[in-house]
Amino acid sequence: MRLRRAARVILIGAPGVGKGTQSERLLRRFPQLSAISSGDLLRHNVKHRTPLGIKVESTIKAGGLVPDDLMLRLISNELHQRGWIFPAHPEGHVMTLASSGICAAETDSSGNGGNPSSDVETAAFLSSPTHAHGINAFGPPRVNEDPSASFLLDGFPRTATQADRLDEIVPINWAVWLKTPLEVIMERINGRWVHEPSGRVYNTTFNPPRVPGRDDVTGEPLVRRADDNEEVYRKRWERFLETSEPLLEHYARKGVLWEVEGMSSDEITPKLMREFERKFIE
Ligand code: G5P
Ligand code: MG
Repeated sequence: MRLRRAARVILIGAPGVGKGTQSERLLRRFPQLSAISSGDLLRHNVKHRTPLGIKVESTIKAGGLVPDDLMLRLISNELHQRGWIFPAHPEGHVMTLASSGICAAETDSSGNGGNPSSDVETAAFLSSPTHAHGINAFGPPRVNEDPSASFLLDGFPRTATQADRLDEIVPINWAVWLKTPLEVIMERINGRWVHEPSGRVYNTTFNPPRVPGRDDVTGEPLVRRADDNEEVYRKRWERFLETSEPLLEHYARKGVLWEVEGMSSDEITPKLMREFERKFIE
């Protein structure tokens, strides 16, 4: 189904609520849509031992939040690299975290965690005080309004500060709040398995892989996430409770917040699809 206008969508919701699941389903139905999962991006960096990954590993494992500045740089760089926003000035310099170091969709065939020059670039990026907003030196970038530049952000922004700063880079036109009771979500976390290179998510009961322990598409092994245990999950939940209210208020004030509730992803999906179509297709 083709989009009539550019969709710039964010998914907000508690850990395990089904952001990744809904994101996969939307992408399957609307091929013009692409997605960035901030968690997948971070885990990719951790796996490949990039300077960023080394810096954030302990925070993620403990269920904490990565600092706003770092997240802003990571995401704005990704938006530029994918062509979803342009520099304001054609010669505007955009600080890059080389894609071999951060792009979740890419796998590192060399097996050595990316090329050395990208690591140097990444280190410079992390220590640069002058690009704290992740915006190029010539002012805010221009937004690409073509429907093919439609995107979905899963897990970013997660604080009001991140939302404020994202507004300076690109205006979000739909913020979806996914709601499912905590008791229901808790059960899911223990059964989650992921295919790390692609971010595909499985669950031993809800959507098991065709072959146990193997990704349906590539046949590669599935792994558990380092932060998927009950103790860390509770910390992640607490962080969500602390940060979500101001974040939701931010988008409610802008008139783009839409909430959808359900006991399962299957209950939420049809409502989400219907509203997405109403906003971006009809
Ligand atoms: P992430 O990676 O963004 P979370 O904690 O926000 O992590 P998570 O755990 O990835 O969110 P999800 O994507 O909302 O959850 O849920 P999912 O993966 O689709 O579903 C969870 C499981 O339930 C899966 O196994 C799925 O198959 C199953 N499932 C789905 N629907 C159903 C259902 O209806 N029934 C059943 N039975 N099962 C179902 O962030 C990770 C960390 O990165 C850092 C933080 O440290 C964070 O903790 N981080 C950031 N830090 C600062 N700012 C940011 N913006 C950050 N973004 C990430
Ligand atoms: Mg997820």
